[in-house]
Amino acid sequence: MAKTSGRSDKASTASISIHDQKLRKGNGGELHQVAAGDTPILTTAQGGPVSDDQNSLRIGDRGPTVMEDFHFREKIFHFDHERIPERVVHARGYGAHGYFETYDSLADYTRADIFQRAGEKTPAFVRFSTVAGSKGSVDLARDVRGFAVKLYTKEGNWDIVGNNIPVFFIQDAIKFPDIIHSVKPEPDSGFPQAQSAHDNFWDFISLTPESMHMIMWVMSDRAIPRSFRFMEGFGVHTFRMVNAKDESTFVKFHWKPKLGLQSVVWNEAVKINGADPDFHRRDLWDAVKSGNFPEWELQVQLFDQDFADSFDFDILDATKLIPEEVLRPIPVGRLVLDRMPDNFFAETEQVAFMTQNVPPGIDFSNDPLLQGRNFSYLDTQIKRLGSTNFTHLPINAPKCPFNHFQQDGHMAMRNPVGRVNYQPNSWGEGPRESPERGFRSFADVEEGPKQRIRAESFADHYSQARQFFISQTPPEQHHIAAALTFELSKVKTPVIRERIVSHLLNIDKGLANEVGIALGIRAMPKPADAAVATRQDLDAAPSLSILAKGPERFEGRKLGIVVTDGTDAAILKALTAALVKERANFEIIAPKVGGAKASDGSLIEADQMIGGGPSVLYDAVALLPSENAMADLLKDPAMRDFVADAYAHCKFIGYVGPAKPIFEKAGIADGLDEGIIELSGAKDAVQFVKTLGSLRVWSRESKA
Ligand code: HDE
Repeated sequence: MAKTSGRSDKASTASISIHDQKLRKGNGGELHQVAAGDTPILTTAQGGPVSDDQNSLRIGDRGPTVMEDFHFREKIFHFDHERIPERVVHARGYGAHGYFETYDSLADYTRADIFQRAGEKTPAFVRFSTVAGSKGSVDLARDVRGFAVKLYTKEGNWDIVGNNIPVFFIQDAIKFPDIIHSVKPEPDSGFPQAQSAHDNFWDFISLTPESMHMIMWVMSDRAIPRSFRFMEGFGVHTFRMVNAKDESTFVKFHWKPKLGLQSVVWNEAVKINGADPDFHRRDLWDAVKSGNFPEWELQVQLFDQDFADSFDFDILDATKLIPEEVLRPIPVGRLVLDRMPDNFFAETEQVAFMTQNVPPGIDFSNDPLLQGRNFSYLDTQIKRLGSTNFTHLPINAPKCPFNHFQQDGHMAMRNPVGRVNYQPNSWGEGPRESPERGFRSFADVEEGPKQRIRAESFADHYSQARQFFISQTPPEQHHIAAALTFELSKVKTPVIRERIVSHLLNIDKGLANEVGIALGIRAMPKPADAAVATRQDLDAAPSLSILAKGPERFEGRKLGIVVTDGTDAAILKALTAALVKERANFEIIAPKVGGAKASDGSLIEADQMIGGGPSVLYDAVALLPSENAMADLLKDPAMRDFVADAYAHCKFIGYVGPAKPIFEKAGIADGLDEGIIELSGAKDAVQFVKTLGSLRVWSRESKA
């Protein structure tokens, strides 16, 4: 036994004597030290076997720890250095591995190898993120979501570092530090965390009219997605595809979720953040681990210079999009996520995305935001990962052969042998460039004075903001007004609130009035001065709405089922079978996590107890208590909130007869509507699951 002092805990695992050790051949052929049986012996990082990991080395029973304790020093030293700087933006993220599958050859447009052959599969890693919050912040912040895709192509890594919103706040990368400083916690107080609802952010926005289109998106339901699986992704900028004849076609990239789009409501988001701050990452983990692999289709909007010249807006302006109604996106492949990382740090944290990673056949446009990003992403990796050799990390290394003469540096792990480390050389060795296969930039002709200027063609900041707003369904429009009201209610400086309303007047008078009245602004301000006097009245584009293109199915969603002792086993069985058939999920919520006994005597295993499984964690709920259990249920405040919240968040509620008194308790007995559905027997379950495809009962929102 290891020696213990009278005041320390007894060591239990330090009893392996050095004499028990034997040496064993590991998988890699190297020698591993093993203790008795097959348990490997704990070693230091230098490989030295450790005798006692419970007690530091000290003089006597209660004396000082000695400097000589190299095991203690190494262990604490390494622990002290475990953290690397978090990303300056997009710090909180979650990733998964998968593959991209090409539908058909796109050789007419691009010579990129990934698009040459139908059915070609390319390994991929995707990281989703929020932007403003720190690494440890909550998943359901109102924020843009990052949607960064690394494709390990046969011609090197191609990173499409996109977002779930197709436009951005600013037009020129030089403004990026300002917008980000403004949204991050204020520098004197250090709060608020992961929130845009504060003076600095809205002050900057109120002084930056080019943000108005993006603000409409960020105040919409897009900024509180139900999960990563139900989000679109966008490359945002105009890129180029370049074919073998060096002809260029402009391209915009869109990822379309197979399960359709879905968001939560704000009151729900706030509660999810408390109930499960990891709601989005848990959802991705559960989906991939259970074999329900999330999938997106890659669609491209392809256009030529003539289209660009005739389009209402500048295709280099990242605050504008090309509506799908104007230019139809073409499906070109699909992305499937089928494997979670083995090690979060090694993969998700250390993955380094860079907009400048493009293969031959993909090229940049002159979008000033993209041009700036092409500097920033390399620069930031050095700071974050600490060495120019971050490409040596397995997650960042290309999966195709690579040969270059870059060498040495901190933590160099690929160290070529031999004499040749330059070219040309006389030794007839080493890689050489290939004019045919190598990356050739599109030979665009550029001329003009060197100047700091914003092109006139970037000047219309309101037309597309309005187009987005009028393209939303009434509930979505209401959510935008409510979000603006909430955010601005947290702004303490009245003039900032008024300035935002003055911008809203240039977008939609009804919206401006609704927000102005809700904020209690007594005299409406004048509309903000606009760089271009006339806003274009663009047609509504339903593709910009989430609800207008609802999936009408419950696949991939989750039902929360409340059971008690005595729950009708037949109804439960029919319900869960119908859900499985729909490829939907469910969780069982019981008064005790140990489960409940069904009417037929079988044990119903529980996933949550009522207090731990609030209804905000589910897309819809079913209440299947027995008569006998009702007295206790009615006394439980968590049960009351479960039902009241499900109702307020416009969710479908299925129930069996004995559950009825809960509606009284939750204060909704007078508001029962078509979304509150009685399950009288097993046969109702199938119909109920079909109905769940509508996802929410929006008509209830004004009442709730
Ligand atoms: Fe980023 N952005 N960004 N960004 N961005 C970073 O790079 C930057 C922008 C996006 O999961 C940083 O590795 C500038 C637009 C995603 O690892 C940094 C500008 C879009 C991620 C950086 C922008 C994005 C980042 C921080 C203004 C959507 C997370 C950590 C020109 C198209 C990637 C890092 C991941 C990350 C700079 C604007 C998406 C500092 C200068 C527009 C998804 O390099």
